[in-house]
Amino acid sequence: MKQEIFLYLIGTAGSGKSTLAHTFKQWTNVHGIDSVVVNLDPGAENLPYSPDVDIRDWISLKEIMNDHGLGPNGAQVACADLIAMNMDDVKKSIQSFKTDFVVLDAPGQLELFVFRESGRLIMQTLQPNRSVIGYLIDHVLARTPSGFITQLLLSLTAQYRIGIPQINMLSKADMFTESELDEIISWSKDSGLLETAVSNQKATVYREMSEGILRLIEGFLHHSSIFPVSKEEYLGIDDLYTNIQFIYEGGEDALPD
Ligand SMILES: Nc1nc2c(ncn2[C@@H]2O[C@H](COP(=O)(O)OP(=O)(O)O)[C@@H](O)[C@H]2O)c(=O)[nH]1
Ligand SMILES: [Mg+2]
Repeated sequence: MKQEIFLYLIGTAGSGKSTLAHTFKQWTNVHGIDSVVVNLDPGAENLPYSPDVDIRDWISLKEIMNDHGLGPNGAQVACADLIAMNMDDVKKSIQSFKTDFVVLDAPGQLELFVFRESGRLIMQTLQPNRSVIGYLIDHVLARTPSGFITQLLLSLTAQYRIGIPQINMLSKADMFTESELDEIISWSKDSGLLETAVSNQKATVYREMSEGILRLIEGFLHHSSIFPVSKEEYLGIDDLYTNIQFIYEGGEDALPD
């Protein structure tokens, strides 16, 4: 049997992780590929899918808040460590499905997963060798050249911290006009175009900073070409799948004939 691939969806709160988890699962169903979705957010309410494995079966944010007199943010931090401690059981539950793809919907707060040791621990316990990060760039934050640069920085920071293959996506692509989308994607492919877009902005200290940051990171950008995804019409889901296959199967397509 093939070993499953673990896809961790991360991004700022509201960037569309849970929705993409649902869309990816639907897409795999349509294409005859087996997948399961794991909810890793103990505080999740109203998920757009029904999780196959759910961290809330082990940990409840509300309970941690009540038991320890913590607010939601403090409780999320406490939960991050508890999640890591429960990973052996979560792993057993995932393995019982004998599936091809495991999509993990990471907790709402990006920093919990990226900056605390628990994120790395979770990945180490579940599957250290066949894991990939799906990083979602929020459409709202990508609209201006400087905003886009901040998103690139955040995505590079995640990659630097976590140290596993990463696929970068522009989320909620249906919210852009075609020309807006073309422009943003062109920035990701050609840093010269992004540089021009930045230099066309009003001259401020912020613009100078954007130019400086861009010079600093442009050497890394060719590793991170970005493609659009959306819950509408499965936009970009085939690209996501192809990128994952490229990383772990050398591009060989696992779609059934
Ligand atoms: N138009 C549009 N809205 C989306 C898309 N993906 C997510 N959303 C909306 O964005 C909001 C946040 O999405 P969610 O998946 O909960 O984000 P999460 O916090 O990263 O898990 C919800 O209202 C979603 O319906 C998309 O592809 N297109
Ligand atoms: Mg979510």
